[in-house]
Amino acid sequence: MNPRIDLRSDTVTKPTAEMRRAMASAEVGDDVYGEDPTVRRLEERTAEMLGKEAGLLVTSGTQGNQVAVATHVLSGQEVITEAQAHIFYYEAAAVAAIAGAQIRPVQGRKGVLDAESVREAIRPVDVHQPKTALVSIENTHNRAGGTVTSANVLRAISEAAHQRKVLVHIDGARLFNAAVALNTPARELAGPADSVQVCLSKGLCAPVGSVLVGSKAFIEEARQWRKRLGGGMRQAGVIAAPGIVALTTMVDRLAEDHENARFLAQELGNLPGIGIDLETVQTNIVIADVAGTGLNAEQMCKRLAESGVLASAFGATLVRFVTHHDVNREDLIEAVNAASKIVQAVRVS
Ligand code: TLP
Repeated sequence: MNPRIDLRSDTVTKPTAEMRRAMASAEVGDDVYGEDPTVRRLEERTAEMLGKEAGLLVTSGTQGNQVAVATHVLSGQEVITEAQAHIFYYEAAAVAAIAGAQIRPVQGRKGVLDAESVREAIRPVDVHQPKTALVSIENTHNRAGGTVTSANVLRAISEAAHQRKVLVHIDGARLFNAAVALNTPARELAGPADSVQVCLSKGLCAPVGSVLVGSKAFIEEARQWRKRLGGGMRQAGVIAAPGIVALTTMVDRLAEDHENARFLAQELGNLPGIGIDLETVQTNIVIADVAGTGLNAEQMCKRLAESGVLASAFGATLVRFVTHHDVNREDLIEAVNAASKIVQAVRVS
């Protein structure tokens, strides 16, 4: 069967009709010369939404994070991240390869760091030890199942960092999911950080791109790092235009994805052998432990795919399902039915 229900990630979302129209009619120029008015509009709009002075369109979330790290951190320094953060786990050791820095992974509670553990992880001044230069906070936290860090916790962590002259970056690939789930304006979540990266191409459905925001001075330096990494794009207005539509029309509807994730988590969690920590289902990600079914994650994903449902293996027995604009409640009911049949078949065999 051709897989029809794609729950591997919200990155699979396609641009909406309005986005495609915006792309076709976008006013463009050479953005490396700073002459693309649509890119400028997107950068200003994102900076304004996040309460920062300036923004920079980058090709991807990974590029946004790495440009931020390279701008903030010198070779030989250290970056604190949560132990399963995307920057540590999924960016091909770019912090080491590009900035020449090392990561200090700190275990959070369900992906959420706290001020005390960050304070403890900041290195003392000591000739033997690297200088801690940056703390990166992932909000929402992908591998923990889309968990959110509240404005209060963000503020406390940032205070602890800033007191020791350590900067703060937010990997906000899904910051708008956090804002919607917490019912807190995104600018309040972004407020305490020195830089924030937000993705346009996840739940917001734009085809490409992320925006990095921060102070004017930071963005000026980040622009050179983007160029160095090959991210200086020319008539990028065709990418920025759907990004503007994404920020304007797609943020509030994320609540629907969150309700769908909760529904999916509850239904899947009722199936024999599937374990789900409902406490972590706060946004659009569901992580199911399929160990009790007798299948491992790869086997479960393969069987689901044969039934028309795509999910991601996220560990030996962990399977990730992500809800988004391009799947509806009926699709999720179908996915649960498919999982139910697989689980029953394994039990009787
Ligand atoms: N995450 C992807 C995969 O890489 C796992 C996904 O499908 O969820 N920060 C966070 C928190 C992310 O989840 C991702 C993408 C990124 C950064 C990187 O974004 P891109 O894929 O645009 O480089």
